[in-house]
Amino acid sequence: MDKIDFQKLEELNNQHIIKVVEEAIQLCKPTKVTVITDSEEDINYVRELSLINGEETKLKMEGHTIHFDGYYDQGRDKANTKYLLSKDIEWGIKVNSIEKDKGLKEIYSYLEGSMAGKEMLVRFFSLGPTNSVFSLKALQITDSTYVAHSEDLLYRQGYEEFKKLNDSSDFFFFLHSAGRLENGVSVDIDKRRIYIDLEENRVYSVNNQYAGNSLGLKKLAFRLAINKAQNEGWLAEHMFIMGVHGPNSRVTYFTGAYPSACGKTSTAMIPGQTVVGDDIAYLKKINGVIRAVNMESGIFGIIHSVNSENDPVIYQALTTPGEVIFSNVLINNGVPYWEGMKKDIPSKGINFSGEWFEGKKDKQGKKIPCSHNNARYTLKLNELKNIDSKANDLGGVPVKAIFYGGRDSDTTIPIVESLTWAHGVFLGATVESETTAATLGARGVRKYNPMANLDFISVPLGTYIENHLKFTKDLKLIPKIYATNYFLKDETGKYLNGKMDKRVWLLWAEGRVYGEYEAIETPVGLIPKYEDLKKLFIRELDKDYTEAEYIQQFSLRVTKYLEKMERMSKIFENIEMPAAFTEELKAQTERLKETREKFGEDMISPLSF
Ligand code: SPV
Ligand code: MN
Repeated sequence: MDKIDFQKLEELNNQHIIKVVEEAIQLCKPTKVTVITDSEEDINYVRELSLINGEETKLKMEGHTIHFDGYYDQGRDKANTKYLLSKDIEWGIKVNSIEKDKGLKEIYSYLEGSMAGKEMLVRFFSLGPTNSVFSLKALQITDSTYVAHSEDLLYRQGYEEFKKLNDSSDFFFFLHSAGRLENGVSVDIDKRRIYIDLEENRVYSVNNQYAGNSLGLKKLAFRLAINKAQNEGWLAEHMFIMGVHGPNSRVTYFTGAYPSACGKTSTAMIPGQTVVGDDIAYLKKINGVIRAVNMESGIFGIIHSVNSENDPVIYQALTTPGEVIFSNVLINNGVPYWEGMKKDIPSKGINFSGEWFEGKKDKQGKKIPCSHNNARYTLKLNELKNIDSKANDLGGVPVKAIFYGGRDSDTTIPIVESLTWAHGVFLGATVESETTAATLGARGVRKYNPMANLDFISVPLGTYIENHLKFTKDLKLIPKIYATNYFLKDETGKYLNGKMDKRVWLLWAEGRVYGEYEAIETPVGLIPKYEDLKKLFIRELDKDYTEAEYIQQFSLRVTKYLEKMERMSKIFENIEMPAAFTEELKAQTERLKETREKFGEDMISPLSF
């Protein structure tokens, strides 16, 4: 490290930072160490370096670059992401862990000398807006310029923020090495490891580049934050935050949690609304109100099916000048192409499999698509036309409603409002999503995913749910909770709702916040009245919504619901859950049974309640 870089570290006046950087240098043995501050000059240095070392390549459009991850490094490696534990924990859910000393020894052995011949970058970020009660500090050390550059788009600069730490060790620390590279991609995939130390607030990640594995600040910091939030009485959630634009210029803030591929980003991007964040929210109680910030400042979004019809705002950002990193799409003549963009795709080019041509097959004989199903774009939120004016407010935005969404073809109705907060927590904790063609394995298998957070919960499930249940204590304003399902189908397999119908559900929920619509009470919660939806369909979508459609969509599928309750009882049988949760499960099951008895039917029209 040269003098200037060392000085940048010294200016932070923090011996803990010096120590972790020195230890990382001794372990990884980089040829050069560069410390990046918040200055435009330093940030640009990383941008340029990524083009020089080939981790990114310039595209035709000004500001656009392409990065490829290895062919076998296209998604989060769940099996090799583990908690380093010094004692056993009763999680209640399946969580990967490894005995701490053993895990540390293993990952140190992979990190040892991993940066020989490479440059180590030391970067400082703030999770959440700087200067705010939400802000957490994060130190990232990496030898990947793609990682350092991506984090620059996705998070707020934090070098100046770190100065406020004085000599405290209250920061997250992430050490990453892409490991051995060939043609710019990590090759030792069998030695890919991501080990999380909740006691030290540290994560080590090696032999990978895909952002969900490599970027400390994304899902790895999220796991640390869930644990920290638990101890400090706030919530870190896998949620979008959006401004819903109701009548008379009224803006009402919603958050929403959805498992992958269940409509989280597309809800946050519904035309006519504004976006604060699309992936991770921090929620705190401030003066009796739940307020939320986006812990990120950019989007790492799935590019599949982004086109001018489905996602006009994102599509525009991806097809006009501005800073965008594309990953794992097809490049032909400096132009990116992807599946579902609704444009002619060239028959050859370079993609995540190397030289690609139409009809190219993998080792199993399966056709390789032009872009990976999990191919992505990375950009700053302020590249989007629909960014909310309060997206960077220090105090966050007041949360008046929360959505939980799953993917379910035959059971849950399009939208239901919870009877109480505890019932809403129950609805969130029992989200299921069916596997789609996009995931490996059988289709239509229901995966249980509490609060869409199963992959990231870093505390025992019972404690996590308890934290939600007690979150309303001392609140002046309790947000409403809704469960949504955009994927209900008829007997022939046809979706019962159009893609844009969610806009109506959203605006109905917004009106409910102010008591503008009455609702019908059913055993599973409160549902909309036909007349209100009819008006909203005309107002929002200029669409005639028939009573027959309403009845088909909102009929209570009692037997199916009871089957779901049975699945849930099985799941929770052996998990230590808060009493209030167990009661909700019991009460909803009872209500459903009584209703079936009363009506003697499998499917009950909403008009019967
Ligand atoms: C998700 O899978 O929920 C993502 C992408 O947001 S990743 O960074 O892989 O977590
Ligand atoms: Mn996510």
